[in-house]
Amino acid sequence: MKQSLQIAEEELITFLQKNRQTQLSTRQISEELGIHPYVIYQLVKELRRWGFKISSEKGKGYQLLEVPDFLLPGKIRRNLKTKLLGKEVLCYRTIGSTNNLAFRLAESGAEEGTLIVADEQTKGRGRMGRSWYSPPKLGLWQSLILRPDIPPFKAPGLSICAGLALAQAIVELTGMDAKIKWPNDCYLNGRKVGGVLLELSAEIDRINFVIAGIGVNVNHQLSDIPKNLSSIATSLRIEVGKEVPRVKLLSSFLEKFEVIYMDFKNNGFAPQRSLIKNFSSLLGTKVTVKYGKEKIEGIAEDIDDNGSLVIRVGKEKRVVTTGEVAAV
Ligand code: BT5
Repeated sequence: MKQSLQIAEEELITFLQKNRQTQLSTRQISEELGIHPYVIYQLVKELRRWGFKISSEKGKGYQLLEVPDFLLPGKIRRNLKTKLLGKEVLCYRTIGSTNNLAFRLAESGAEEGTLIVADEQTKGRGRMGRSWYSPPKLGLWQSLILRPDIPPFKAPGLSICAGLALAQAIVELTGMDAKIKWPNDCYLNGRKVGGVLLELSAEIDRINFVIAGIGVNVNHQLSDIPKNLSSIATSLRIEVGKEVPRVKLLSSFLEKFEVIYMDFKNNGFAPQRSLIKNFSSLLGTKVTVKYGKEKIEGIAEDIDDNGSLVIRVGKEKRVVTTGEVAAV
């Protein structure tokens, strides 16, 4: 959806919400908001598709009856206590990948802290060309534009920092024991509930920008999880047993990530290390790690001051900066 249409959509929802007690004719809405009647008709159709209940009596007009759990910039910003993250919010109903759009926007100069959220991704991406299942209305599919003044080799630590903020937000909202799995996953009861995809535009010694893409399965029921993911994936709703408001989860995540991110920018990864270790599911267990063409097996012993995973293989210690880790 074009930005101007998105603004029109948000204005229409706000206007309908303010006048919930009344039926509003297309003419009234058109005059008040300066939106063409045909566009109003199309927007109402689109909103109904997204779960809004809007009555329309012939000759009398539209009345808003029910609002779904819906992502809108105004709704997201209203109670957000951050200074940087989410300063600018763009919401899309359907998009290929929020990371792709964030990358393009960052290239054309979008400010640090800009947040892109979508209700559905048709080409959601995981790491290394893998796909990320992002059905409509059920999850939080979001990307943040970050411009940390750090050398590129320090950036990977941000991935697990975003995972930490997500785990903290889940604990705050649900009371459940969320865990992080190095380098980029968030787990609940042994299944993946969220993942982080960090992408970088950089020169040898300078970062232009980082895109932090975060996906969280929020309100999926068991039947919403495709067969190929059913043994590895879960959602907050499946684990908690009730729906979780996406906007609240998003605010909580942004507030926590902002604190961690500011500290990371100023003081590096080390201050986060002990918290991250507390939230880590792998430490002390036997794992295999695949990175590049190498595969090693050993005990996941530590996460060091750079955010790298330390594996003990016999008497040797191996330090891994990124890779695939699986419990043995
Ligand atoms: C990740 O990759 O875990 C990073 C996921 C990042 C998604 C966000 S959503 C917003 C932003 N825009 C994007 O396009 N992406 C980011 P990775 O560690 O490579 O895990 C991918 C693997 O997880 C897949 O190969 C599947 O096995 C599994 N998977 C796919 N979709 C899943 C889901 N919704 N929940 C749990 N597991 C999933």
